[in-house]
Amino acid sequence: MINQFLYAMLENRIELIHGDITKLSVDAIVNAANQSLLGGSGVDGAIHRAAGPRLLEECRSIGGCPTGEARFTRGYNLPAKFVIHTVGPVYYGGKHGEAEKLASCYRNSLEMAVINDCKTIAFPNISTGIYGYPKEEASKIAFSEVKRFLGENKTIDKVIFCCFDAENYSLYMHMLVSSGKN
Ligand code: AR6
Repeated sequence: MINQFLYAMLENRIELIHGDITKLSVDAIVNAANQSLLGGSGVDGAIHRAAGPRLLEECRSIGGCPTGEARFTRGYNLPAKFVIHTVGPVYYGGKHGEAEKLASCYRNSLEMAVINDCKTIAFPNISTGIYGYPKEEASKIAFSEVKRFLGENKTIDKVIFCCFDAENYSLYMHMLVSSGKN
């Protein structure tokens, strides 16, 4: 982990980390997957590499996942107990329901965490790599969905935004700091 920042609002239940999500010892990490759930590059590739081949086996048995929804598996060789696989939207300019689909990735992943009794959950910046979602817009959607969910649901102890790239980390940092001032 390179940097860490605790958001003082919502009882310190939001944390920002600059680092690799596959290294986090949390109940569940979220994977930015594709509809096949059979692996890929980016964070998806990193998660499958670190979890080992049994993750792919379990994913194969699920049979895919539509955009905006989420599926649950074990974490195998990962330090995280479970993986929540969600499929973010490919960004086609913003007029194709991308924002709503990205928001539902966060909502459905959090619902999945609650159903499976996960108290700590880490998100990557879904869709902001290969799927091309503009990082600042995506960060606002992620933050507002997580904030709303934590406000309504008290069973989750901590949500970590795990930013791999410095640009996302800096965007989230500014967003959290300025939101804390309001
Ligand atoms: N830990 C945390 N975040 C990471 C890591 C990591 N180890 N590696 C990359 N990121 P992407 P997408 C960040 O491309 O845009 C796959 O092939 C990265 O900096 O992984 O949703 C899937 O199979 C970026 O900000 O996912 C799909 O086909 C963020 O993760 C497609 O890519 C998301 O980038 C999904 O594209």
